[in-house]
Amino acid sequence: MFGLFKKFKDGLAKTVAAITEKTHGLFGGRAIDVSSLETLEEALYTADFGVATTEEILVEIKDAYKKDKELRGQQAAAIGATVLRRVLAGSEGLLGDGDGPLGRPSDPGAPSGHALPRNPTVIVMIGVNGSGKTTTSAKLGWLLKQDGKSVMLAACDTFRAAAVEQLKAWATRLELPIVASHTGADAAAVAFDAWQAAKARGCDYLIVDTAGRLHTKSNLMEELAKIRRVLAKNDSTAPHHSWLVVDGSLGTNSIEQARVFHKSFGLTGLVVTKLDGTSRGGAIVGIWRELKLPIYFLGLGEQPEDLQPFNVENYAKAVFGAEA
Ligand SMILES: Nc1nc2c(ncn2[C@@H]2O[C@H](COP(=O)(O)OP(=O)(O)O)[C@@H](O)[C@H]2O)c(=O)[nH]1
Ligand SMILES: [Mg+2]
Repeated sequence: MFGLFKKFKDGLAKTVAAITEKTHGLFGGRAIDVSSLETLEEALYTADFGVATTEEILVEIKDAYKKDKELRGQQAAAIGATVLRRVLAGSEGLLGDGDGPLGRPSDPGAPSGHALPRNPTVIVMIGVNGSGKTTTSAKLGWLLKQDGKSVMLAACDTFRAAAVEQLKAWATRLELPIVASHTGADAAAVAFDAWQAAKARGCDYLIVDTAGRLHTKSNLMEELAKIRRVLAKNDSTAPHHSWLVVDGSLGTNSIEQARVFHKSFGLTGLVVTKLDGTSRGGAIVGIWRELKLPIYFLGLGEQPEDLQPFNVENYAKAVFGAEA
């Protein structure tokens, strides 16, 4: 859907460019030699694929090169893509019941007109300031709406003055319903009201934006715990998803951040943003290897349609220079 592969390719263009520039267009098709293997290794490190994955890719390409001295760059790229597919197996987070990237309609089994009102699926966005929580909340709301789902936004970052206005502006632009209060309001109370509103409207999803918090800010940590308790009071199974929104341009540094949040909150998945602005897009692989937390979405730009369901095949193909 939405021309996925092209989105990945465009969004990861800086990462791809960093690799192709360093390897002087190796994947364009010329023959492999010892020096091109060295530059490839360097390029993969630069793109933040990490030691383990870079070594795995190099070992397999070298093996193939030993067997076939005529090995071409394109074949080496195909080997790299195969390693990525293998390493990233199981890393795709699937929202919904798994039928397509965003799942099925909310109540497929119920006879029409007799469907019991369901509780909304609740997604809480967590992360440090500036990681992309607010924009991701809005973009995800839009994506789900395109997929035929009904969505409610909850502006639970009541900590910073501009935060509520920012999400409200997105909600207006994307025509999404929102529950918001004033700066300084009790974030958990907003979450409670938003859940009630989502339930009353029969919304499929409630997306909860929260304040940026560092693990050292214990009051903010406590606030998030309170948001969760309040949601669970409405529906003991909520929140269904607690995602860390992490800035992909931090590269492997994001792993440590994710570890700290995971320890405090028990994350259920990740959204990796700003991959369009970095040449370090290989970091996703290290994040998955280290944390084994499913990656639900990638932020590949600032427009609503730039939030894309994570897809291993498209990622592997984009990174290793596939043409289509
Ligand atoms: N290029 C790019 N910018 C992004 C992406 N996601 C978020 N941003 C920008 O990052 C900045 C911080 O985002 P915001 O959602 O306010 O972060 P928050 O503090 O976690 O809520 C904003 O200027 C966003 O437009 C992305 O995927 N790509
Ligand atoms: Mg925000």
